[in-house]
Amino acid sequence: MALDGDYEPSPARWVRDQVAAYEASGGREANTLLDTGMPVVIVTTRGNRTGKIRKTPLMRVEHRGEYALVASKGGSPTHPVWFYNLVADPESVTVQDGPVPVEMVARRVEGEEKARWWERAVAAYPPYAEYQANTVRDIPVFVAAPKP
Ligand code: F42
Repeated sequence: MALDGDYEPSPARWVRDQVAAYEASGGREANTLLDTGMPVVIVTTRGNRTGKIRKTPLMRVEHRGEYALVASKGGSPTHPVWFYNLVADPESVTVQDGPVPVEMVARRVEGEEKARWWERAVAAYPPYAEYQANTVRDIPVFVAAPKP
């Protein structure tokens, strides 16, 4: 099931195009980061100021039905905006990994739990390690789990 509300596509063209193509094909197309062959998922959050629905492709870091959401933003010095959306409303999130979005609850992980997920994240997408090395920011990781 998807979140209700007005969808506001990303101002970044490559991002909104990827979301549109992924959704139109039920995840059969536009399911990797550019031409890297590395899989992505589509994550929906609620804008913490506008209340609008926001859709963000992220790398697919899956373990036993849960997903790490890595707020790397390419190693930028600032958090992505979707990070603040999840902090404000961690129960309004869906993850689409295939034909349908699944309602989930997100929690920020720290300490040993974060370290385990970080290992999985870097295994799925090795550039995360470079992003962390190149920023003073401690890159946040959320784990999204399906709602019971
Ligand atoms: N980004 C990552 O951080 N991690 C990844 O693993 C990742 C993988 C990835 C794979 C494919 C791909 O196409 C993109 C990928 N990205 C990845 C980039 C990712 O999709 C985002 O573009 C990036 O993380 C930046 O996120 P952002 O939320 O900062 O996006 C900006 C450009 C954006 O959309 N801003 C909106 C805008 O209109 O400027 C705001 C959206 C929003 O939620 N607004 C809030 C609201 O209330 O509506 C306001 C919130 C506030 O606090 O201002």
